Amino acid sequence: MQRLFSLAILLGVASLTAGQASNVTTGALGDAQPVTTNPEIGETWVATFDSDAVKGTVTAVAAEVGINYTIDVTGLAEDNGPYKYHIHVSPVPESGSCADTGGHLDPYQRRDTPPCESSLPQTCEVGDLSGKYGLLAGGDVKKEFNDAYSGLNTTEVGYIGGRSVVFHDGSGARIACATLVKMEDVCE
Ligand SMILES: *[C@@H]1O[C@H](CO)[C@@H](O)[C@H](O)[C@H]1NC(C)=O
Ligand SMILES: *[C@@H]1O[C@H](CO)[C@@H](O)[C@H](O)[C@H]1NC(C)=O
Ligand SMILES: *[C@@H]1O[C@H](CO)[C@@H](O)[C@H](O)[C@H]1NC(C)=O
Ligand SMILES: [Cu+2]
Repeated sequence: MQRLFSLAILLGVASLTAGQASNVTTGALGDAQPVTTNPEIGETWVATFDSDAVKGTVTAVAAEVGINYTIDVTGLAEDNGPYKYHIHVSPVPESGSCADTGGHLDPYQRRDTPPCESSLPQTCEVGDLSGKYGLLAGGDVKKEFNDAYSGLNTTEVGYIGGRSVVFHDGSGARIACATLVKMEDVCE
């Protein structure tokens, strides 16, 4: 009897601790789910930047789980950061206006305030890549990371094909944007 009672206390303490650990804002629809259904591992989409603000590419490659991103850019002014970078829902329109790329890819309805907890990436907006993988200081940037929650299966949330990558400066202004374009197979 006493042993059962101690067990109950232990369980109570454990759930309290779990409750505190989960005091982190997550999506209204819950935590983001890993994408494990990419149709073709290695499928590659590229956003190409060629403006005064930034030059280079953000490459997205379908992985076993999620997307492997590579940011390879130059030109971000070192005194205007730190820079954020996101997947926004819409492609860049013909006008080139970054204002018209819509909001962040956010299928779980997390929104970007309060800022997300990078150690718990599943609680972040899917498109909030800098929130999950770190701001950029500027200068020459080469950065690689896997994001489990982005994908290239058109029927799943988290689909990034044809959406845009947007860089924001330290003030939050959208300083550059480019649409993710599929690279066709060049073999055979
Ligand atoms: C839980 O998070 C809310 C919102 O961020 C905060 O106001 C509150 O103080 C936190 N509670 C604890 C116990 O950390
Ligand atoms: C895309 O995801 C759906 C739902 O999870 C799955 O049924 C389908 O097989 C996937 N598509 C491909 C090409 O793997
Ligand atoms: C994705 O990145 C992981 C970790 O670096 C690597 O093991 C894997 O081979 C990569 N997948 C693709 C398709 O590039
Ligand atoms: Cu953004």
